Amino acid sequence: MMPTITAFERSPDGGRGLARDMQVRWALEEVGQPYDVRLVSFNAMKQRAHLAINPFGSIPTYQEGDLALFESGAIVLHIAVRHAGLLPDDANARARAVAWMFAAYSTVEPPILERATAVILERDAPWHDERLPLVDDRIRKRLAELSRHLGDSDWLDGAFSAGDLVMVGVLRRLQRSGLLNEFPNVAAYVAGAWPCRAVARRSASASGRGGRARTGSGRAPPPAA
Ligand code: GTB
Repeated sequence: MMPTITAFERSPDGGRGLARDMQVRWALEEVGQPYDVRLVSFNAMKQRAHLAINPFGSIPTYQEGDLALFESGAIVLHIAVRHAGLLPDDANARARAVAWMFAAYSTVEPPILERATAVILERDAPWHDERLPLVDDRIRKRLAELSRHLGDSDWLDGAFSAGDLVMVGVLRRLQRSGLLNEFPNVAAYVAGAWPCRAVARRSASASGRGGRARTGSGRAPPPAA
């Protein structure tokens, strides 16, 4: 059965693909699973029908037959468990790939989210100019740790996995901050993974020159980075 995911009807990022439906779209593209996208308004997300799927009234959600899921990490993991291509076969390597998914969302992302809040919602606060450098330093600490771990490797742990997919999804939010470029190997890691590898691969084989591809449903192409 073809899954249906939800995404913003009008994304505040103006089409840069920074909302978390992108991790889910990317996972589906990587494994070659066609899907439908249902676009929802901010108002619709708070209505009973959507809250029945996601009690927190947000996107993304994932519906497939009797299964309704929320939380992008859980959805990506579900896709990765069901399909080949996003988790290694070796049990230990598989466990480590899942650890990287958790690391992305619970260790690396928190200061990145703080920065987004500071820049978008707290720009006029009297303490904004003092706070931003403190938040940036917390991000730099995580990027330095990631940089040390990555070294010259293409991916976090051997082959590309769901751990890389979620990590790159998290790091992409820093692309306009200038912080990523302070860590060239981390910037190269993100650039090597995005635009979505599967879409790039498919475009390259279709046109020979890497033109734009459409998503599984053909309804909502992945926004440009
Ligand atoms: N932990 C949940 C998950 O991973 O699925 C978090 C879900 C979440 O925060 N969803 C956001 C949402 O629906 C969209 S992704 N917000 C609306 C609401 O709660 O009412 C976060 C996001 C939003 C906007 C941008 N942007 O404009 O750049 C980037 C990321």
